[in-house]
Amino acid sequence: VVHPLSHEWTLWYTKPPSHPDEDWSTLLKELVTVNTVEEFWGAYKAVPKVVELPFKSDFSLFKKGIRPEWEDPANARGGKWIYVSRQMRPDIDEKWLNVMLAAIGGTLDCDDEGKELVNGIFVMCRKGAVKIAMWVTGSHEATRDVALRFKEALGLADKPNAIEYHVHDEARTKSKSAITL
Ligand code: M7G
Repeated sequence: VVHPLSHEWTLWYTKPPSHPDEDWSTLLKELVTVNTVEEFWGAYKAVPKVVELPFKSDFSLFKKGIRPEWEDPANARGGKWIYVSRQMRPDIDEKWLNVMLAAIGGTLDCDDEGKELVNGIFVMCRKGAVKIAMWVTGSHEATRDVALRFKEALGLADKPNAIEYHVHDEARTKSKSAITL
């Protein structure tokens, strides 16, 4: 018996740049597309844990057909909700797994009218911080409900100001947005 997912999801890896000017397009690698719960677990077991990742690397899990890039038309006019963990805690793997399960299980997605708002999720390993992000289509107001479910998946439902919203255009120019939830 296999358990189909309501969407196919593609797992991507961003490798750390080997020199500072290395182009993003050479860093981003498509790993595998999963169609069932069983395929998801197979992929999960085959890749390293977050705590084992090198600095400046990412995993991302996106709906099939959407690249984990600002440039993808599906990500235009969108943004991300981001959680930053300043310490490399062992529970980061559990948080990432719970966010992935919420994504593929469809619990993150959908507003009251059933409109899909989540394109994908990222875990980013950086010097001094691990970040988990949810990429959404729409403003922070339009994605408030999915952001609350994202907080719940992270185990942070009761923590004020645990996640922050950034529009992708702002990310490119590195300006700061102060929307927190
Ligand atoms: P980041 O991964 O958003 O996180 O950006 P960080 O700033 O916390 O490290 C790191 C760098 O990766 C950016 O400055 C870009 O050079 C590159 N990069 C990241 N993303 C998600 C994209 C993308 O979607 N498109 C392009 N062209 N570059 C990206």
